[in-house]
Amino acid sequence: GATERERTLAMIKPDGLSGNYTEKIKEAILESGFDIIKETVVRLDTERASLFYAEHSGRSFFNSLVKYMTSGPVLVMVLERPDAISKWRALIGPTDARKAKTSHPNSIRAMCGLDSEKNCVHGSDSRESAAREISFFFGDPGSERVEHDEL
Ligand code: DGI
Repeated sequence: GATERERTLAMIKPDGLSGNYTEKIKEAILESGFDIIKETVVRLDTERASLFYAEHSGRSFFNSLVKYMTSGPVLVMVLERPDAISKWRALIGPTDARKAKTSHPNSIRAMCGLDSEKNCVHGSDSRESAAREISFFFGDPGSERVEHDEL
């Protein structure tokens, strides 16, 4: 039902971390009723970034996207609340941060994004991608290793 808690993967991309937006983004997350269940800072290499965005491998912007995603560390988090996937997508705003600034001025991408590539944050877009992306960074939820990452 509507009160069932759900988990999603959130990421602060390299420009968000280097631009010191982390605290503001975390404030917005907590004010919006999410719990931060897990978090870790990682540096993606070309192979890992390409794997994360594999569904875009045929796109003209793919190489540029991978270069951006490997340009510095990222902060990945597992967020939890009822309807977490769509609520987090709504909070970050549209993919193109320029559009976010005009049509969704209170969104996170309006606050810290630049354009349709350097858009500061990521959010899973479905239950399937949330499950895939959470295990991509945190491993099998049943595994012992994950226990050590629990906050
Ligand atoms: O789920 P989103 O991040 O909102 O958007 P998406 O899944 O369509 O695209 C994934 C990422 O790929 C997006 O965050 C930034 C990049 N991207 C998407 N569309 C474009 C793009 N990069 C460029 N340069 N141009 C695009 O049109």
